[in-house]
Amino acid sequence: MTIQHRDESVPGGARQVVNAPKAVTALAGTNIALVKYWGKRDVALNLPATGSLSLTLDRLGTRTTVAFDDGERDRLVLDGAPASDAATARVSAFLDRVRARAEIARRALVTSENSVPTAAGLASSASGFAALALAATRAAGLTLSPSELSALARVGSGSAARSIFGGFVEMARGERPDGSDAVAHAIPEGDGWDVRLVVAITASGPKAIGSTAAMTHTARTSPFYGAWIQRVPADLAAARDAIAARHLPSLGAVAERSALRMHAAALAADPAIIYWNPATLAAIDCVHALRAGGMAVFFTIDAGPHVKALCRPADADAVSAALRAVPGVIDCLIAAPGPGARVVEAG
Ligand code: 2P0
Repeated sequence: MTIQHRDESVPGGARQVVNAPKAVTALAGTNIALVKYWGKRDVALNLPATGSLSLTLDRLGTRTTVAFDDGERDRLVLDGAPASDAATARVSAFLDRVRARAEIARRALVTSENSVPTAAGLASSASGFAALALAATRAAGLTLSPSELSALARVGSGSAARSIFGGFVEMARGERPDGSDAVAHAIPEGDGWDVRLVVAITASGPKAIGSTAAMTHTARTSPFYGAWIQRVPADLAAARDAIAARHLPSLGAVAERSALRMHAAALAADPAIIYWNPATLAAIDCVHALRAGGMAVFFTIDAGPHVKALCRPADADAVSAALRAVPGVIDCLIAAPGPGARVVEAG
């Protein structure tokens, strides 16, 4: 980590970075977990109860610009409109960490655009906090290592720690109380393994219950939570082996059981958390039917009703066409592995 030259003359003793770029724009792709994260061992630091494993995507993500200025408070413009107080407060609390680290006091204008529907269960918080972590630290004059950025992004949103890296990524549970080892890393054996995720959108609008609240509720009330947590390490090992062997059916089998067990734990909470709608089940049926026909295609489902189908590049168009024909499926997007978070403009 390097901190550039600071101006010590700011009133109140706070130190400003004077030669940091005025505005920094970063891009991050969202990621879809193949071994899910669903539970926290520390809520304040956002430390996961288990590791997780994901694929960062190319075409679904967030573009965020951060400029520290003389404004009285932090401002967030999300997809072209001023964000809600709750969303702004979450970003502001995150920026407080960046300011503390850079020893600056200035407020910021944050402009963020998602190419995925915000809070629709398509993991916009993953790409959102990854892009914000990178843009905000650079705009504040900090250059963090990818691992440090991953730990920082994790505090914003657990899944964001994974979007710092491209391709197949593993997030470590970590052991340290301060969370410095609860970071993600790229899985080198997955480098260049070309697969596709076909995203079948089955509803519009935000999800009924946010991930953070849903995880806490699951941990507190679901009799299946302990069993879910206990099985994750074996799924991680199986997923790592499948990636090393580049064996899609093995990876797909892990992805399906991880998603179903996560949802089973949530379904067994009291009251139940049900993210699925009728189209979710119909899309699962469609994936099963394609597989019965000999195609290597496997589903996963996050904290929402959408279904993501993992398949080979050559089968993606056929998977997309089949899913589009499912009643209740509104749209289908085909995504490929994408790069990690990167700065695209600074000046
Ligand atoms: C995942 N999800 O591994 C899991 C599977 C959704 C289902 O990580 O509370 O928004 O901000 O750390 O990262 C979504 O949870 O939760 C998520 P917080 P986050 O992708």
